Amino acid sequence: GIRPTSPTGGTRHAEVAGAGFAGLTVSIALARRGWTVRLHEQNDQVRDFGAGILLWRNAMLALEVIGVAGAIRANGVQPGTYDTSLNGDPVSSELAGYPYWAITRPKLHALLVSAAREAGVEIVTGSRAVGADPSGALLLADGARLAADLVVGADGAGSVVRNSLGELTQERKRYQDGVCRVLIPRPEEFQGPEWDRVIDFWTLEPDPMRILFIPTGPDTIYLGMMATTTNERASRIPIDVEVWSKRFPHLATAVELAGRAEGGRHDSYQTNRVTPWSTGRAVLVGDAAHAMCPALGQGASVGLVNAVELAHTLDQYDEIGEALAVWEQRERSMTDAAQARSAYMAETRTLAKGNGFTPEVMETANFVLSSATPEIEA
Ligand code: 5PR
Repeated sequence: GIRPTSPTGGTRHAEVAGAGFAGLTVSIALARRGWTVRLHEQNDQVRDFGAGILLWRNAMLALEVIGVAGAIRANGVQPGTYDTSLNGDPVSSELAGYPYWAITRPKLHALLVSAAREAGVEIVTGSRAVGADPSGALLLADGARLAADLVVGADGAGSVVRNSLGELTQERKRYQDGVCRVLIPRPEEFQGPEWDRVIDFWTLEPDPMRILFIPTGPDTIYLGMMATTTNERASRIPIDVEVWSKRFPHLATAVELAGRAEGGRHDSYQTNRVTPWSTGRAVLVGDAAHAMCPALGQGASVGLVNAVELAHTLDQYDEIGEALAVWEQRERSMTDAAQARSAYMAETRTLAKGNGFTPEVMETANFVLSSATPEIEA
């Protein structure tokens, strides 16, 4: 296609705020299309502090486009099935053969960082963004004003870049559930390929408590431990071993390990719908644009898709504003639907009944990317 140049005549330049999954992905995708990219991370190190993550078919296609999918397959686990159990009794087994992957967040992050470096992205640590100027500049805490053809806010659910842009409206909603997420060493009793599956252990009485069991490699298991935030003991980090093992006696070994895990975190469920996603030359990607409930494990996947699609669409149009409008048009309804469905699943706890991955729910995971070539789709 056409490779448009900057209004100043040279290579197009992007300044990106936030070296999380979405910020790294959009940076890699732009750099691989010939842009110069500077990526700012406010922390002194580029690393991820989280536990594990699911990458659905949509995310794997996006990662294929930027050349990272092979490394995910080499370092992650393809779960055989997604099994649901209620009060210890099996309810359903779904997604056999479906192409989705589980990996630790630190590993995914490290793979994206090395791909970014390989693509020529300049990563600056200890660099805190405080806002964006839609005419084309990223504003930093140290007073710097960095001019760019495109300014990207990829600074997460609490996005400061987004909040600096008064033209964008936000609809926020908080929910009653929260989740403790920890990574544990994989114990003997869960070794072997028969345990390479996702198991969603639900209990609903007297209040909902759930353990989502996701193997992320030969040595690690990701546990998502959900409870209502009013259940204060079940919402604590470090994990309260007594309260969790009483509810899940058959998972006592895993719960013990969770109690000793370092680096776990608790997050409460929330949605933030932002409209539009861009103004002038400033654009949002990832949780800054569309934070969603984790109930379908689609938050990061949708962020990666939209980041890769953004770079692709910018390549198709001479004018940045036109490209941003077309991009949002392509991604908006899929993203809105993902936010609405995961909020519904969280509010109704529909997944506890089993057979939750209906064709309608799977629309997000099956989204066809404009940037995925027929070879990639195959
Ligand atoms: N799916 C995934 C997940 O991490 C969580 C949920 C569902 C992959 C929690 O973090 O329902 O809360 C959920």
